[in-house]
Amino acid sequence: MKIDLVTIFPQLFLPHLETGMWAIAQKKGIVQFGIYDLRNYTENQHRTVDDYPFGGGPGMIMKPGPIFRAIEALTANSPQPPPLTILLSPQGEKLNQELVKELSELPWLILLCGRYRGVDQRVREKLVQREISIGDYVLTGGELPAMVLIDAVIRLLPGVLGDLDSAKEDSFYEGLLDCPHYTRPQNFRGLKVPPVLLSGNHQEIRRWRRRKALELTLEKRPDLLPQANLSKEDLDYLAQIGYHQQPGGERWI
Ligand code: 9WO
Repeated sequence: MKIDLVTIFPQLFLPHLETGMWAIAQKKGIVQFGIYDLRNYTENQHRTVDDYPFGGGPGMIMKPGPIFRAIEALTANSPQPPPLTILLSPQGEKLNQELVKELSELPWLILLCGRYRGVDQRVREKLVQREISIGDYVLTGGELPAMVLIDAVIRLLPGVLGDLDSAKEDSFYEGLLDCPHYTRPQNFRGLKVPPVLLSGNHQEIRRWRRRKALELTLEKRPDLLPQANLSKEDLDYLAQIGYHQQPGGERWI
């Protein structure tokens, strides 16, 4: 997968590119990053990327010119299928694991990071295919959300997680919260590990983990349950602990 970033702060991405899973994925050739400094696509001596809003009001707007030139330059005579250009903004559709999965299956993403009060509307209309939000809060720019999106996407790329199964076992796989985890020591300051995990009985362990995931999800995020991938046994257990299927639950298995 190719991931191109268009930003006025390319240096923000560098530590991540050189660290951990991002660096490994790059080294293995699973992901190729391109970082494009928007100021290289300006046309005046001051390398201006922003200007006053027509109609007045607070804040500056990102000029369309540099953004159009940057994206045109990076898509010019490319043999690949066209990229999906994403604008990170609080106005976008909310990022969730389902959308992350969908994006992880594309060959080429362009992430456009706004600053100031946002981009000229014509950028949205002509260059951007999807506008994505990582949550309902305002930051100072789209770079941190772009990093969140990249981080979520690259861990799903085949070959990035050493243990092939770990993405399937993680929280949100099948739409439930993750079960509790323990490591050594067995007794930490008198706090003991649940005996079932030490039993060696893998069927019992699987069942305990599933039940804990169901309990946690019911307690903390019951809104996830109607969309979760649940078996008859899951439903029976949920019923025992006080959950009853909502109307419209035909999607349950
Ligand atoms: C700036 C500003 C200045 C004066 C008055 C009002 C103002 N609103 C903003 C503003 O919303 N700035 C945004 C900063 C413009 C787009 C890039 N920025 C951004 C992206 N902040 N938060 C995000 C973001 C992106 C994805 N998910 C969550 C938040």
